[in-house]
Amino acid sequence: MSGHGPATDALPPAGLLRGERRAVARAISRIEQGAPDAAALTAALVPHLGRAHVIGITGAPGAGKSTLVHALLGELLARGQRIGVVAVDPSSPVTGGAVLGDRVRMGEHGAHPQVFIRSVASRGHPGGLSPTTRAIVDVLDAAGFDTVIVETVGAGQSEVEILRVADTRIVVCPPGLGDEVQASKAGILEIADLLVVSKADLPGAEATARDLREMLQLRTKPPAGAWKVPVLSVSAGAAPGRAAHQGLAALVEATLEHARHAGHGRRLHADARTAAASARVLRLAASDPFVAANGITCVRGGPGQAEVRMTLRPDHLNFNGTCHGGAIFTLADTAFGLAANSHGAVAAGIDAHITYQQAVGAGETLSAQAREVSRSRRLAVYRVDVTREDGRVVSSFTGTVYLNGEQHE
Ligand SMILES: Nc1nc2c(ncn2[C@@H]2O[C@H](COP(=O)(O)OP(=O)(O)OP(=O)(O)O)[C@@H](O)[C@H]2O)c(=O)[nH]1
Ligand SMILES: [Mg+2]
Repeated sequence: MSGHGPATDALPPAGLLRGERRAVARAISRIEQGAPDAAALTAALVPHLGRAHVIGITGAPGAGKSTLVHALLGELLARGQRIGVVAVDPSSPVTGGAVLGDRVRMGEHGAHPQVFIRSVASRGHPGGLSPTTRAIVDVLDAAGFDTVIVETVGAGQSEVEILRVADTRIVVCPPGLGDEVQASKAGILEIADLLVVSKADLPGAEATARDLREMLQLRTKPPAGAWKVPVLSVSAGAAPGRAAHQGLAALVEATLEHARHAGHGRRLHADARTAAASARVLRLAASDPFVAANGITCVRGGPGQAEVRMTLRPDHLNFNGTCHGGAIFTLADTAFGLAANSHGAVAAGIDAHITYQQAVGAGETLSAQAREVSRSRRLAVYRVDVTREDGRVVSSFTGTVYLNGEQHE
């Protein structure tokens, strides 16, 4: 240990870059434990990223994701690949319970020397990816794994997050979904590069595949040359006596074809997009005379996001001596406008609605946090929470913008 100076700490361990299991496991543990040098380690990985094909697999609980991962492992191993698997909150592992090690978890392939499996808890991020998931994917990428598979239970936020991490996003739909699930499929369609109907040996699988194909046809026609989302039916039942595997080779082909189409390292481009959006939000805020006149400052921006603050002055008060509703609206509307324009496309507000929950007085600092709720080609919807310093919500705002297709720069 004594030989490790600050200079060597900035380099990833050589064993990790050679793909040595112990080094990989140690790096992941340091990241998971939030060790003091974890941030330096992830930063040092950056020059070694972008080679692996990252596949994200999401879908409802019990949809058959882990079974599919196991089957994919078999197919990819047969092609001579080294594969890393990150299972976020695995609630129903294919083999064995949570007490068993990660390698045992994925059945026979889990123990294969070319396979590295890690389970992570999503740790207080309900339905979301563990904040360390991205860093673990980076470790596996830097360690030279050809494919990194991330399995996560689809529930709102995680689907959005998997969009940022994965190059190829596979949404698994088991057969026989009821009407209420139909509605949520619309969101699923937006993020899927491949739609997989799992458990194709069960009744109803064909109907589900037909449903999904119909829903895809209802979407706005993708532009020429855009990726066409295929619907694939797969039976991957791992248990002995189950119907033989079916549709797996076609799934692997479609996955590789998508990788050729979309490339690897999408999450790295997403980083660049995030940085550009953040800079744009700060720039737009700084060039807005109305924002300056009201003493509003922008503290943070990102794709579809903005946070602004305002310390209430005496001239923000109304005749009751509390903050004027118009001042709160101004603050919320500023966050709304910045978030809506963060992508670089000109967004014009066409509707806004606000509720007031609490009175506030001069001297208090209010914060407004805007986030994108939905976005299509022409319309986007934002939600803004206005809070006091203690975090209590003062006001809730929703707004819709029209996108005319023009760009800011
Ligand atoms: N008949 C049939 N059953 C399957 C198939 N694939 C998975 N199953 C069963 O479906 C159940 C759930 O499978 P998993 O692979 O654990 O599903 P999951 O989506 O990973 O589940 P969670 O991680 O808990 O969200 C298990 O009982 C599997 O045996 C299949 O192709 N056919
Ligand atoms: Mg699972």
